[in-house]
Amino acid sequence: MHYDVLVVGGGFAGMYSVYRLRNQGLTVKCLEAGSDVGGTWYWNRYPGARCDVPSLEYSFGFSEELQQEWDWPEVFSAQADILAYANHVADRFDLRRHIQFNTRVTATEYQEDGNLWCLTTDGGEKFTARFCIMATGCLSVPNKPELPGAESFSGQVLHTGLWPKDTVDLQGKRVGVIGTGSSGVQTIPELARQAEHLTVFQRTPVYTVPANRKAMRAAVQQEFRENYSQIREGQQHNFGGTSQFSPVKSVKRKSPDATKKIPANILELTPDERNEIVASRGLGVLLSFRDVYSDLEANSAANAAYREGVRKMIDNPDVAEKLLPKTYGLGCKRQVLDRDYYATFNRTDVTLIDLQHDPLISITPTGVQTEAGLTELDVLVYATGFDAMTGALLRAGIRGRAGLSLNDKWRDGPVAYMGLQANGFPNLFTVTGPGSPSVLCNMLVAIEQHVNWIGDCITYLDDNQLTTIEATAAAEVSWVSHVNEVARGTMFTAPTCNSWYLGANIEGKPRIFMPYVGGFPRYRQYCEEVVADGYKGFECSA
Ligand code: N01
Repeated sequence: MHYDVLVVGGGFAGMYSVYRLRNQGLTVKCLEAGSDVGGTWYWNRYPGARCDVPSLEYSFGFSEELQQEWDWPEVFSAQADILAYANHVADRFDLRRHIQFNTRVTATEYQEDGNLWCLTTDGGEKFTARFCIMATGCLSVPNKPELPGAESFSGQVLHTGLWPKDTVDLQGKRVGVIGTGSSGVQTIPELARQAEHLTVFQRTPVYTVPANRKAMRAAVQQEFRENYSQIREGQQHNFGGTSQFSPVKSVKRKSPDATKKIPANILELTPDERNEIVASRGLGVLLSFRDVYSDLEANSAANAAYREGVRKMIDNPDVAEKLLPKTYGLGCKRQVLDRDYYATFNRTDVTLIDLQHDPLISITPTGVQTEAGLTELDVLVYATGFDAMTGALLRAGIRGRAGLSLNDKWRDGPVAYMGLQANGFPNLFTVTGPGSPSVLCNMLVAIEQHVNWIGDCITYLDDNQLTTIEATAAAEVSWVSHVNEVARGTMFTAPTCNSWYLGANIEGKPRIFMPYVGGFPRYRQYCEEVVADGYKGFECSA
């Protein structure tokens, strides 16, 4: 079956690609492994899953009608509400008829002769197109570490990133969870509420601050609706792609204490003052000091105040000590937001096992064996993250000119031009690929910008009777060195920091900082300049 464009992935990036390219008059087919739309929000159905970007900003801006009609029940949405939104978008714009579900792409091969991308699926079908868009997501390949004896476990095994659609009944069950990143932190309080007993296996303690748990007020939503053009414009000029729009008509007046000014820098405060401010305002206040992310002394002052704050929240001092991050600083990993995380460890039906001091020996048929003993379990939950940024691309069997494999090209880390294309792979685009702001930006804003850029690029080619576009080797090398240059010296790349941004969570993965940390506006400007310069850094041919 032949189309103008093939899109791999039916999450928000794939859905908007279908919408945008179809509206350009192109024939489009999207192939999606899941049974429905939603991507991340389709797969991550674990209890407690929710977004860390405000709902009114984490939404599409391409349709005025859409943003006027959709109601968000909470300020920060739960997974079910975002998935409902994805379904609404699919229905409203009649996208499903272009998407083939339950279809995983196993090979993505360029046929030089006809200038075609040929995709093979797990069902043995073949699709061809002139253009291929990989809308495969940044956090879409679950990481399940190979633990000794894992296959022998006789109870139920779950992964937060592949949570079943059917309700999982944990009542009366002894549940274990491995991992305390964003997914673990979100699900642990919920699992504790449902299970008879929860055991948390923690390898590295996390910095987490309380999430905003407010219900959406109709007046706030209305004020957003009235100001959406300004908000969408604001997103384009904000480092992380959120407008920072504050409703003025509908805001509640804050208490005088909450509005009391705090200094810009943490180093302006004495250690006692830091602890007092954390005690009165909560751990989240530490994120508001400017110097915490740019000055190691300030960072270590914030880390100390954080630890002091946590000690006060945990009843058992031994448990508190285990929960304190000590080996890396705030800001090195993606900030985690929680609801009742620390309070959960004060429950009598929750046990924390610190794998640093009580290492995991093996999984057994009945539970998890650590040095100190066996924890018997009925259910084992892996909250062990993802093979981020490159994982899905490297599993799609991508081969370009002369059979060049993307896996070979990226053996020492991803090399791509602006996270949009790689040399050797003409007419193949990646949405929010490595080297673009992607996960450091509001994803929906990053997705729309990329898809619009790709759509405009195809129009440019067609208008100029050009058939291929391909990033040059020189342009991608210079872009990668710019990406590294911008990341150098930030908390993200500190030697003590081991995050998925660096691929450090996957054994054997090259340690490279993958997203672009120069900010969305700067990145967007580069993209615009490239176009204004006649697609500088790309080679187009007729
Ligand atoms: O994954 P992670 P995640 N033995 O990689 C542990 C987004 N997200 O799914 O740190 C024992 O952060 C690992 O330990 P360590 C968000 O961008 C967003 O939680 O490697 N433990 C760590 O504790 C986020 O950053 C939301 O020592 C092992 C955990 O597993 C990203 O997804 C919600 C282990 C993995 O943490 C990833 O978050 C959820 C082993 N062999 C996710 N291997 C929102 O709020 C790994 N671990 C929007």
